[in-house]
Amino acid sequence: MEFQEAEKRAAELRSVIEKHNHNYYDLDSPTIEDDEYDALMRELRGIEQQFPQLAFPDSPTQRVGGTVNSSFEKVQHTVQMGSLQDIFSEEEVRGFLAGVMEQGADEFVVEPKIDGLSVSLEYRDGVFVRGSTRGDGFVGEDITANLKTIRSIPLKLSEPLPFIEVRGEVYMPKKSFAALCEEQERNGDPLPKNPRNAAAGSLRQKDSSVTAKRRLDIFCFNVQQIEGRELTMHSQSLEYMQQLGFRVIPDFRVCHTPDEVVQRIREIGEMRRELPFDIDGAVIKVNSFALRADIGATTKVPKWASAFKYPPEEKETTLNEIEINVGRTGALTPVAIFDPVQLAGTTVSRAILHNQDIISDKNIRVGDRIVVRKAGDIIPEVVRSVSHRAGSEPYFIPKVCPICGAEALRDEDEAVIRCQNLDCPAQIARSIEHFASRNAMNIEGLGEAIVQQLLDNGFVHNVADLYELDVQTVMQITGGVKSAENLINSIEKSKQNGLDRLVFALGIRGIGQRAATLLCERFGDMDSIMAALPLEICMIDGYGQIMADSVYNAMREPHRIKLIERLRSYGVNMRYNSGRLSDELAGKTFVLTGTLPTLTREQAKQMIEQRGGKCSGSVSKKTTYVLAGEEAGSKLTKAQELGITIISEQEFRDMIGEN
Ligand code: 0OX
Repeated sequence: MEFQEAEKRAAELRSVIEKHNHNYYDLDSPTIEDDEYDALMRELRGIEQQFPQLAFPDSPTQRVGGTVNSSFEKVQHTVQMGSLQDIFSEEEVRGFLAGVMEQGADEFVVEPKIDGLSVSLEYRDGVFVRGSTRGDGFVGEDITANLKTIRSIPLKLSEPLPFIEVRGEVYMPKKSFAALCEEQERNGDPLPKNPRNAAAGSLRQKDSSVTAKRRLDIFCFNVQQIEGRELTMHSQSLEYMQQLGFRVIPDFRVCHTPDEVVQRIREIGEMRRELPFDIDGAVIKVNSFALRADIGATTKVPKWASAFKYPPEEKETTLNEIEINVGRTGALTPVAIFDPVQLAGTTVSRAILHNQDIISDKNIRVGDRIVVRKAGDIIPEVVRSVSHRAGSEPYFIPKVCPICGAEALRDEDEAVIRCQNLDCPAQIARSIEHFASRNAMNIEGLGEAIVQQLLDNGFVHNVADLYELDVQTVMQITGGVKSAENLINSIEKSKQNGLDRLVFALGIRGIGQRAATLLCERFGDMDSIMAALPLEICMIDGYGQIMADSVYNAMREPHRIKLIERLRSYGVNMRYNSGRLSDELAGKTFVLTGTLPTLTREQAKQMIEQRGGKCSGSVSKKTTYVLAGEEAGSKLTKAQELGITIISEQEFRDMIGEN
């Protein structure tokens, strides 16, 4: 391609991709399938590789991550990033307002207070040049590469303003947090404590491709500095930021009286549980910049703003026991078992205590009265110990595995303690359960109880042994011929799975479903994956050094090599895509919604993919069919609006000639 042509095409691609980013991230309404989006990105990246002078810092390709930082540079904040004075009652709100009204304030802005991490974003001539953490308010750290992976942070503003620095809060949406918890659990990795913690960890990643996967987001709420434009009021600056392309704090309201402010704080409090992100309060700010300057600040906080903190829903209960769970990777996880309490709509009686540091810092002991709550409205957590039982002792996670008695050691760089015995029955049980699970080899009927009985009876010792089972043996556990036959059939059927399922099922640390698929797409068969070098694996979009090393090292472990060879000898599929039965659904994109009468979503997805079709999570103009069951929600409505053909499970079965 000639340079001129490349320049034109790159500009086109950038603009189309940014539009799709906006549709996806800001409007929550994608109009393109993931693979088409990936193709656009690939094309742009190709052009930029060929003509590096076209790889502008505001190109969407700069967002994908892959920058590995050994340490973060310090950033001196020109304008202090102060924190907020916390207040806890309506009386204190009225007190704060009376104080600032005495100095002339008559207009206030009330905003939700996002529970995340404050960052500064700097733009020169309209281009994002630097992003940093708040740090201590005076000096933060340069996390530009990581911030660029957040798609709602504009890389280029709608106006080439000489300079602007804005402040915003980076947070992890509840949905991303739930997905991260699910993935960590599946991968046998420790669960994050809460969305704020997870966001903080994600922003401090040395490898920005890890940040990219965490699906963080941002709300901007303050202009720290600006050149080339005069702003006089906070509400005006919020509107202007929006116009420039920033994602601005939602639900802010201009109020004129203390009653209005208090009312708005109550309203935000009421909508709190429904919001898709965590908020921990409401911020009240004087609107006029001139007055803000008059009112001034202390060394730590501005005197023209205050943060009202909502009380979290907390319950007191008794901690009866600390149970130690042993995961697939040998991680010992302490779990608090307490008298059941109602929290955010469900009964809870267990909470993960994460690690020794947390237990020691909170001085949690068996028998304590404890306070519990739900982090991010999802994960139960022990907030603090209220009192100890007489004669109780500090708790220490055992230095030996409670299941096999082998030594348990703290991992380097991690707070996790792991059982070091590869033959630990708990690790084996968890890894067989993972191998058989729905998203892995999908062996129906091989749940926790059956796995345990197979192990207890010595019928299996690892996942390869599953393929040597026969009906007579399984019958000794299930009792009936029929159920034994069903299980053997499911095991047999799993041999035909796509390689991506097998790679995920192997339980390589840090390699979830998506990473497994990417690996298969790149290498095509098991032998090539086993032979791949870290450098080659690292080239995969979405992979960083840590993941690449993890695959490489896993494929050099003698027990894993032996396992793979045994699986191969039983006829387990070792090629990607050979699970394909036909091409009859090629080019067709399905969206699944609601509960289908007989098929699980995973089964329907597999049936579609085995016939060359694709499944997508959201309805767009590109959707061919929406396969809908009972209680289908917004996807069905959207399909109706767009005139997309909606089919039932029966119609789907007719379509593929399977009944
Ligand atoms: C938030 C939030 C934090 C800027 C000027 C004084 C404090 N977490 O949502 N901080 C501020 O304001 C800063 N506003 C917010 N909405």
